[in-house]
This record gives sequence, structure tokens and C-alpha cells, in this order.
Amino acid sequence: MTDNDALRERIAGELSAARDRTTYLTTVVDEADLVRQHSPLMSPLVWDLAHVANQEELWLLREVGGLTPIHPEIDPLYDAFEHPRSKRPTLPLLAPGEARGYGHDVRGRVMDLLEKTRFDGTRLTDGGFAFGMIAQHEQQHDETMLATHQLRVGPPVLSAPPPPAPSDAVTLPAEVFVPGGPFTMGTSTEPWALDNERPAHVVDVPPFYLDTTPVTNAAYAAFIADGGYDDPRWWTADGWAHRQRAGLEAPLFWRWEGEWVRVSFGVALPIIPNEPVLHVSWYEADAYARWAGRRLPTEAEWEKAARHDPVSGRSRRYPWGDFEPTPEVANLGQRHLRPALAGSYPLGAAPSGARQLIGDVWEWTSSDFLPYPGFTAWPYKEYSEVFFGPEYKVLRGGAFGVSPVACRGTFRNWDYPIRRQIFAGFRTARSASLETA
Ligand code: AVJ
Ligand code: FE
Repeated sequence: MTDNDALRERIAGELSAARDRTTYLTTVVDEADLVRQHSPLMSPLVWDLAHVANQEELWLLREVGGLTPIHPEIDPLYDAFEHPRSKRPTLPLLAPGEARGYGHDVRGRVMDLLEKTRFDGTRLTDGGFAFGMIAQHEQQHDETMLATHQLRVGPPVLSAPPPPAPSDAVTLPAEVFVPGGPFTMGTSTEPWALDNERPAHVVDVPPFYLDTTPVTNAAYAAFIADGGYDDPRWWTADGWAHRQRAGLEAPLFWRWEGEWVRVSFGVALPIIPNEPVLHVSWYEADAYARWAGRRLPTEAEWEKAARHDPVSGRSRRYPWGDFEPTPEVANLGQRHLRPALAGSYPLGAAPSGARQLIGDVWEWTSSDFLPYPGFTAWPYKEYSEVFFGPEYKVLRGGAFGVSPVACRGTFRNWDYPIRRQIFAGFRTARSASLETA
């Protein structure tokens, strides 16, 4: 088998895995649930269904294949910049059956194109980039659809086994030490890395301590019980104003019933104390950290803890090394519908000893979403560039519903600091240099 055949097989596998997941998420509910808006924060599921097909047609059939558009008149309906999510239910969208048919038609032609494509002709096809980008794009929308499912009200339709219990979590130290010094952040070599992860560049990071695991429900409940939501000392001015305006009192989907109960995909159960906290905004994570006498890690600190190998001096693709995620090292891919208990996945630990940096929950960092030095938008400005600026905060690491194809040690996610329908938690840090000062 040639390298090209192996790449073709990998691409076909990733595209079909994404489509299987899309199909699952859009067939467990009925047509009324596909066209309904479950939250003004989200598109109707049927919009995502046709949008992934439309992007696949745009980038693979039209750009790579040079084919004529199938239905150019629908392009504006599925352009995320033309209509905000809250307005999408009012558009003349393709009906569920039409959206499925369109996706099937596009995919059939993409498989023909894949047979003919050589992976060294143009920058778009080099290393299979455009195909990898489209597999990641569909998986990102699958994660968005999973968030829509979490917001949906009604009898549960999704189920999955719980994550495996950790073997040695009780003996873990609360924090790990990351020595100061330079490390390589970002990548110039990962073939399917997106533009905002590029280029690789050296960053000098002062020594710091980082929580070994994400902050747990029990720790977060202690912040609530201590009056954390009523004490402006812990909040930034913007965070406090938002806490007041939005009436925040606990993570999204938590309810007080004499004990804290969390609704997860339609199932209400008492919170699991040692599970990482989920569905908190950046403002809440930041306030918790200040209450705990700590702070959120910067994006560079997070990536150094996750990728830097002090023995070789190089940055790894993942905390555990360079091999692709497996079920033994990380909770990814929607195999489970919740994060694993804090301290799980010892085989996925970073050299520093930090665990669960990849998988389980997205982790808020203190950093604004900004370009790396030498950034160039590729292949379109609307993926990253139009979002750069202080209004977005960076999240790292991926959650249980993130596909391995859309998750790397370099992968950057971003959202507004008020958002909490995303699968976000956090861990805290403190500077080590202060101790010697
Ligand atoms: C990277 C998750 C912020 O959903 O807005 C999907 C991914 N970009 N379609 C988003 C994305 C275009 C993006 N995030
Ligand atoms: Fe999209």
C-alpha cells in the first residue's frame, strides 16, 4: 500500500465516523425536534445537518474538485455569518429528509473525488488538509449538536456507559510543578492543524504550579457554600455585573433540591463529588480561582504542561506522547456522556504528572484569543481571524464529546466569557516565582 492509499483510507474512515455520529445525533429525535429551536443559543439540529454538507461541498467538491455548485441558492442559508443562530429557525431551511439527501449526495461525490486526489498538488490537498478540515468541521458541529441535546427538554434519548473508574486517584498530589524555561508552542508540522494553531514558536514560561486534575463538583460546591456567588471580591467587575444581571447561583443545569442535582441529557441525578465541574462560564471559573487563592492558567502554561517533555526538550503532540488518543488515555469521542472522575487516565498523564489535560472537559484559560506571531489566515478568514480579540477567551484540551480528529495538544477553542452551554470546566494555577521573590 502506498502512502497515498493509507492517507485515503484514513480520510475515508474519519469522514464516515463523523457522518455516523451526525446520523446518530439526528435520528434519535423526531422531525419536530430536528426543526425546533431548543435554545436561542443554538441552531435547530436540521441547520447543522445541512451546514456540514454545504461546507463539504464548498471546500471539497468546489474548491478541491473544481465541480459546479449543486444548489448555489442555498449557500446563504447555511453561511454562519449571514444569520445569527437565534434567527435560523425562521429561514426556509431544507427539511430533514432533504438535508439528509443533500449530505448523502455530496458525500458520494466526495468519495469519488477522494479516489482521484493526489495529496501533493496544492496547499489545500497537501497531506489531505482540506479533507481533514472537513472531517474536523463535521465533528465540531456534532459537538455543537450534543450541546443542543443537553439543552433539549424532554425524555432522555442519548445513553452511554459511564467512564471507567480511576485506579489511583486518591494518592495524587493536588498540584504539579512545571519548571520555568522556553518551550515550543503551536505547530508548523501537524498536517491537519488549523490556522490558529500555527506557526510553532518558542515561548518562555516562568515556573508555575498547576492543579493535577480539573476542579471537581465537590470543590466547586464548597465555593458556592462559602458564599462565592455573593462576594464581589472574587469576581472581576465585568464578571460581577454579569453574575448580577444573569442571576447566576450555580453551574448551568444544577438545581438545589436539599442537595445539588445536575441534569445531564435529560437525566437528573445528585452531582458526583469527584467528577470535574461542567457548564461554568469563564467568569465563574475565574471567580472560583480567586476564591481558592489561585488563578486560571495562561494558554501558554496550559500547553507547556500538556506538551513539553523536559527530557528531550521537545513538544509532544499529546500529553502522553505522539500516538493518537486511545480509550486508555483520554475520554474523547462521545464514548461516554460525562467527564471521568478526577484522577482518571493515569496512562494519559503528562510528564509533569498532570492528568486529563486532553478529554473530559474543555478548560478555560486566562488568555484572550489572539493570533500567534507569524499567523496567516488559511484557508478562510472566518474560521479564526474574524474572532481574534479580547472579547473571546481560549479553552484547551477538549471534552468527552470532542472527536480525537478535532483534538490535539495544540488545538485552540474560544468562546465568550459568559458562555456555559459548552462542555467547559477548568483547573487552576499559581506562579512559583512569587515564593522566591
Ligand atoms: C472552534 C468551536 C468556536 O463552532 O463556532 C464550526 C468551530 N467553525 N464551524 C464554532 C466552527 C465553523 C467553532 N469553534
Ligand atoms: Fe461550521
